[in-house]
Amino acid sequence: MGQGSSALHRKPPSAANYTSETGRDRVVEASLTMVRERAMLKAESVRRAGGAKATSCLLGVPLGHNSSFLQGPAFAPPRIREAIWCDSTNSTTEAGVELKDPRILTDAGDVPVQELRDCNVDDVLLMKTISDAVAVVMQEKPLRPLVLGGDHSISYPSIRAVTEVLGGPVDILHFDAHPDLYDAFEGNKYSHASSFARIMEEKRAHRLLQVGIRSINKEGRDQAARFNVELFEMRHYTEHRAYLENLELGKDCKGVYVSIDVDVLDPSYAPGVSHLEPGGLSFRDVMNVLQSLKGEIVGGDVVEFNPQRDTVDGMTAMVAAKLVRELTAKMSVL
Ligand SMILES: [Mn+2]
Repeated sequence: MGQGSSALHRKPPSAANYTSETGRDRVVEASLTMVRERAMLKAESVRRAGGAKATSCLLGVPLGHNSSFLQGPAFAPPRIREAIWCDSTNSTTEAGVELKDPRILTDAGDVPVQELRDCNVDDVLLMKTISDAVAVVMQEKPLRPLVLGGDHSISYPSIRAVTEVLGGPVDILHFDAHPDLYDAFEGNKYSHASSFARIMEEKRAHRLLQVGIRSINKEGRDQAARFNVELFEMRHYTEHRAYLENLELGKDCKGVYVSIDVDVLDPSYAPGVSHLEPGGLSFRDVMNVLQSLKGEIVGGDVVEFNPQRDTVDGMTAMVAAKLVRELTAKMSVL
């Protein structure tokens, strides 16, 4: 089977001939209405359960076309949800937080990326629509967005929304094998390899800490220096471990945003990613950094899980789901 050759990825140009400008505007409006109605209902369920200071709210963004190699991450959100609720394990996190409590975990469904693209929505408008969807979730207090990728290009519109709604920059804790700092990749400013260049040039990060980096070329290093990115490279991980397992972030800005690219993990823990990069973190290493983190998490994402590269028993889906579960436990505050 050809990777990424599914009908889900049929390109929009043909639709351009069939969809009017008003049709395009209608699909954008309908997409945001769906997210808004779901978010309102979920916020109501939180209040009826007694309320919370913060409740994580899943928002799927099945987008894979900004990947430079494979497009499979578009298929990830339903696989992650399935694994979150898989009966092979219980519904509590490691610290005993109950995920079936609506004050802890809610779900606003997906941004219908393919329908938008089918109606001639280009990437500028698509990115704006994703941002607007994240903002819509945030407007329904106490919901906080936990975005399910999708490829890493979605972190830019997500962080754009979070910083716009909160009115200032955030500290970003970014787990990844790659810095995603290319000015553009293969001519695409919205590439999954360029999302953090957009975030940094728009000054949306108070601090950007990149953990797990092990695939970085000269442009990546130059861009990291230009934007004052704090690189925590795998080759020096032993020296950085104590610092990273005692992080306190978000105090001098609007909070903490956590972006987890599943390929931060060594491929032996998570083979279902598009870019296999040996020499990564163990699952427990990521947990240790995440679980010890002090700070108010105002948003997050788990991206780049590619079900088309996973093992037949869905091992990486479980890994991505557990990252979501444990991040949820950190985000939600009763
Ligand atoms: Mn990556």
